[in-house]
Amino acid sequence: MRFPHDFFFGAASAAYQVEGAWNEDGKGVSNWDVFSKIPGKTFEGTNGDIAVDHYHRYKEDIRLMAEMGLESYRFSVAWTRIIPDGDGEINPQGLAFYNALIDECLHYGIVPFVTLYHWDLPQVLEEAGGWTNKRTVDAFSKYATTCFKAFGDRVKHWITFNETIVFCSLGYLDGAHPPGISHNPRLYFQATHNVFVAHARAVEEYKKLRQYGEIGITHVFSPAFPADGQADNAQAADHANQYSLAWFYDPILKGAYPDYVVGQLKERGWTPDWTAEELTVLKWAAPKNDFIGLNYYQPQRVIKHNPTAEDKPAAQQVIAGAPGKVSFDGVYKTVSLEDKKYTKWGWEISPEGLLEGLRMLRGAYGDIKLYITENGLGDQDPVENGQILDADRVEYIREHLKAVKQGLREGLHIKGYYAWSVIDLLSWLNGFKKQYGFIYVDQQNNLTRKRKLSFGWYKQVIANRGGEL
Ligand code: BGP
Repeated sequence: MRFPHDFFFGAASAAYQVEGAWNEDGKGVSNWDVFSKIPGKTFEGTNGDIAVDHYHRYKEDIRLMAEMGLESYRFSVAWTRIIPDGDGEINPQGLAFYNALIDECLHYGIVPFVTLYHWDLPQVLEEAGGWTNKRTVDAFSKYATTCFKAFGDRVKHWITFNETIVFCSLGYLDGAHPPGISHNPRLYFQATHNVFVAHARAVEEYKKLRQYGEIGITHVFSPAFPADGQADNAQAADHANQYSLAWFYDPILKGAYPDYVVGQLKERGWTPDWTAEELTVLKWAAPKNDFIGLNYYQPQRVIKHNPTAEDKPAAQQVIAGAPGKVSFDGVYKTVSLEDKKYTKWGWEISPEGLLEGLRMLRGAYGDIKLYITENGLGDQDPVENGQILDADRVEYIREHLKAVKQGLREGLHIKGYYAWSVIDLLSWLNGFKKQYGFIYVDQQNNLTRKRKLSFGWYKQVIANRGGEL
C-alpha cells in the first residue's frame, strides 16, 4: 500500500530553534531571548541568538527541502517579529520575512503549515503575567488575525499552539521554561485555560475571514499505559490520561472540560478563574476546529506512586522527558521498563505505542482529522569521514511511518506526517548536542549544511509514497 496522494510527507521546525537574528529588522525581545541567558537555565548556556541562522539562510534550506521532495514544511512565526511588544504596532519587516519564506516554499510547491505559537512569547507580555494574564489572550487574538490577513491568501493550514502541556507545565510546575515558576498548579491550570480560550477565539476569527483553509491545534500525544497488569497501576494510567490527554483534548474537541479533572480541581482550590462567556466560546469553537496535530515521541508507562524515601527531590526530577518523574499531584509516576528500547536521552522508542494510542484516541473522540506534527529521534549523530550516518533515525522514522500506515489501513483519518526536525536545530534544554534533522548543520564550520543518510532515505520514501514501508 502507498500513502494516499493527499497525505503530506513533511518535516518541521520552530522559529526560536532555527531562525537566529534575534534582534534584527525590528524584532522584539521574547521570553526565550531573556530566559536562555539566565545562567544555568539551558544546556551549556546555549541560546537562539544565532540558532542555525535560518533567518538568513532560508533560501538554501528550502532548496534542500525541495531536493528532498518534501511536500510540506511546518514552521512557526515569531510573534515578536510581527508585533514586537506583543499588542502594539505591527512590524512591516516581520511580515516581509514570512512573506518571503512562504513564497519561497510555494515556489517549489512545498505547502506551508504554520504554527502561530511555538513558545516564544513577547517579553512585555511575559512580564505582565504571560499566559496567566488574560491580556495575553486578547493580544494573541490580534496577532493571529494579523497573520491570517497577511498570509492567509497563501497559507491554508494553521496551528494555533504547540504543546500547551509542555510550555505551561515546564513554565509553572517545573520552573524549567519561562517564566521559571515551580509547583504552582493554580497558575498552571489558569494558563492552560487561557490558552484554550485564545485558541477558540482564533478559530472563530479565522472562520469569520472565510479564507477556506483549515485550523487546529498541536498537542503532545503521550498516551499513558499501565506498566503492568496491577489494578492500581491501571487506575494510575487512567488518572494520567485524564490530566495529560482529556484536559487538553476535551476543551478543543468537545468544547468542555472533563468532569473528573474539574471535580478534583474544585476540591483542591485549583479551578481557573473562568467566565461563562469563555466557557461558551470553547463550546462554540469546538465544532469549527478542523484537526488535531499530534506530537508523538513516546508513551508513558505508569505506576501508582507510593512515596518512598528514595524519591528524588522535585528539583532533581527528570524534566527533559525521560521516565522517572512523579506527577505534579503525586498520584502516579512514569517508569522505564526492561523490555523496552530507549534513546540516548532515555525516551522510549515505541511505534506500537503510537498505534495503540491512536486507537485509544479514536475510542474517546471518534474519527477526527489528524496530523502527526512531530515525531523523530534525538541523537548525537555518528559522523564518519565527513558523512553523517544516522541509520538509527532512519529506523526510527521507518517504524513510526509503518505504524501510521497501519493506522490508515484501520481507517484512521491521518492526513500527514511531519518529522521533527527538517534540519538540526537548537533543542530548548539540550542545546545543539541533541540532533533531529535530515539536514546536518556543522557547528564547527560556519553552520554549513550537509545531507545526512536519512535525507536520501526520506527522499526515496516520499518518491515512492511509502510503498516500500
Ligand atoms: C517538542 C517541541 C519541539 C522540540 C521537541 C524535541 O516538545 O515541540 O520544539 O524541541 O519536543 O525536544 P527536545 O529538543 O527536548 O529533545
